[in-house]
Amino acid sequence: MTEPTTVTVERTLVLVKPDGVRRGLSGEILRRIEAKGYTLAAVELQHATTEVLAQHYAEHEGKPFYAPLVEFMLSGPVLAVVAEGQGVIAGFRSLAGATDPTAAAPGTIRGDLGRDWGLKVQQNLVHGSDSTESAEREIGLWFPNL
Ligand code: IDP
Repeated sequence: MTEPTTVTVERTLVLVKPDGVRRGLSGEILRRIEAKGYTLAAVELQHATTEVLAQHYAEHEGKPFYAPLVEFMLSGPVLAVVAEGQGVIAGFRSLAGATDPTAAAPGTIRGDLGRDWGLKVQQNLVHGSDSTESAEREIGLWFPNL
């Protein structure tokens, strides 16, 4: 008899950053998440605040790209998304591709659609949580009522 397989369903926080929303790529990015088999648990167009961004990007405070990053994230609305599924945290980061759109592999969101037009900050279309702990923390930040 085979042991029952434990399926751990994870949640991750995805942001379509202001460059993605501005360029009309929100639908394409959601399509890729759904096509991979993940479920959308929450989707909301939001205007980020400096308070939320300070917490969201706390690990980068003090780095040269921190201020331009916050300014960029305030430059227009973002689409905040909670995606659910087995392995979705690593899976979405794999869909997103490398941080630098030039280095990101073809087939990934950043590799196919990203451009290097931010001189001080990578305008790389999406954010995805990098661990279970970050995912729960970030979901609580962007969706306090979820
Ligand atoms: P990630 O978004 O791929 O997880 P992080 O290292 O967490 O990358 O950085 C957060 C964001 O800060 C990146 O998505 C990018 O927009 C920006 N960023 C990171 N490193 C650099 C850099 O060296 N130069 C400019 N912008 C950067």
